[in-house]
Amino acid sequence: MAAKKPGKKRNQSQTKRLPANAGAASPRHPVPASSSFPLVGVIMGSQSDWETMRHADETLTQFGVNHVCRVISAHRSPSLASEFASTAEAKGFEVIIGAAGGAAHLAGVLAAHTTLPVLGVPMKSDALNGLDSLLSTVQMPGGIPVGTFAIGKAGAVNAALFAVAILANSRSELREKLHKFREAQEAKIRSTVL
Ligand code: RP5
Repeated sequence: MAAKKPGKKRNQSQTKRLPANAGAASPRHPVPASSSFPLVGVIMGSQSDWETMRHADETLTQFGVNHVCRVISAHRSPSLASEFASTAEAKGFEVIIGAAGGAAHLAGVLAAHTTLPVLGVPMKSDALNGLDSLLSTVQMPGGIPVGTFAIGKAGAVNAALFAVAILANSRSELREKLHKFREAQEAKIRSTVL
């Protein structure tokens, strides 16, 4: 039997070269955090979530990250939720924060329509203090991940900081700001006198 020629295996995905400007941002060509294009979408289920989610807005602003804040409900405006998430990547968004309370399906629904990282923030609810929001945000089925944060203000701040950390992977100026933020935080604790 004739021996098979050791032909070179070609993997299309390895050999195909994408143009340098493919996509809104790549690790080699990241859009600056302060560019006029929003990189983070802060989406909340209701206007009543703003009092909590303004802390995510303020944190992103503090780091100079361009972002948009919008009310989109997974239940009351389902087609808007799907439209936003399914077009977000093409529009240049790199991270989506989804905040909702009660039967909090927003982050999960957004994640179902995009492969961008989706960070979920459970809102404190009147009925169950946010435990309902937490469980309905965190208990996603395998295959559609949502990074879930703490209930309320801490979650809003941390989701924004996590978004900054994701963006900082390809933006040295943001990485530097994150280091300074941590240093300032520690210095404040060290200098606290009771
Ligand atoms: C959720 O229901 C919202 O995210 C909000 O946390 C909660 C209550 O909404 P409202 O009745 O105040 O509009 O969808």
